[in-house]
Amino acid sequence: MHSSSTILQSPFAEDVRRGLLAAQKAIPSKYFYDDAGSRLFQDIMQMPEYYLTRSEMEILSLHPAAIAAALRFSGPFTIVELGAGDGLKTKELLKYLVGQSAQVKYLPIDISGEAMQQLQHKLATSLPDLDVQPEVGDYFEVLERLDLGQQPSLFLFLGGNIGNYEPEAALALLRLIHRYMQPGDQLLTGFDLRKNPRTIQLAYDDPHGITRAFNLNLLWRINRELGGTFEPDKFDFYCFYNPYNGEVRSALVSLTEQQVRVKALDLTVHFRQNELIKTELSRKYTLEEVDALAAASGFHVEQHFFDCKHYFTDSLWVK
Ligand code: AVI
Repeated sequence: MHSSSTILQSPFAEDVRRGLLAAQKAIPSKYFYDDAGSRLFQDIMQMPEYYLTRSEMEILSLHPAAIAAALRFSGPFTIVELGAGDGLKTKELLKYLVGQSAQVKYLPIDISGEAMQQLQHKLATSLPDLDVQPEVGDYFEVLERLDLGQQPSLFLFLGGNIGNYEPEAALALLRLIHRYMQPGDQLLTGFDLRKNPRTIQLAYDDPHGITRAFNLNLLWRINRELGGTFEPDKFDFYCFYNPYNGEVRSALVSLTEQQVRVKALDLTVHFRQNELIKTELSRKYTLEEVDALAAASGFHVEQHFFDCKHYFTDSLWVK
């Protein structure tokens, strides 16, 4: 059982307090991914409009030979994946490497213990000869306690997750990854690229209402975990893509003037009609922006790999 002081100390509780008290209300998008939200994200990835997952799957399943050829390692090496999730896309690359008898160890890291168990189970069946050592936790806590030794590493940060960070945070994150790498280690990062604005708009403002449910789950989560009294029907989901700066911005909109209580925070929040709660940034990049981000975080760009429509790139960098 939690005492109210432990609940108050949870990062979720603290971030919700800060976010609901701010002049511009906001809830960080990293809180989308509780069990219910993770299931909704799986549904998003299945939608025909959400091209990101299929584009990256295409890159990793059609070009594993080119990616493998661009790796600098002649002997044994480790693949460290930050936020491995279901590992479905990575499996394509791993399959190729194992088929080539590469001496590779796979170290997926994810916050979800359930996802890591399932991934280990799946790989034990499909790639029984692969050495898989899953780690559960925050990327950097895990990297801090692990000793990667002298063995060179390929780091993976796939899925376009970098686009969910505000520009300064994205740069700080890449610099931190850089700090954990040795000279000669490589990083493969996924970036969703700019494209026809309607294609991007539709991937987020989907006609099935799944992205809407994904955003509203934040309010349900506050109700479940923090004793909130949100009535999600009294909020709408709104998102827009700005092709001038590459930003998809998502928000929840209060449909009426209303008060909401969050018991665990001992907080009552007032909403004006049409007031917004900022939820997510999903940034779309130009290749020049990708190159600039690599240089600013201390990397040298080796190669960009693309799907056939050039919707997405997995970009290979070296420290
Ligand atoms: C996880 N991330 C890359 C997704 C994205 O496209 O920004 C999360 C998402 N948000 C709405 N749909 C999917």
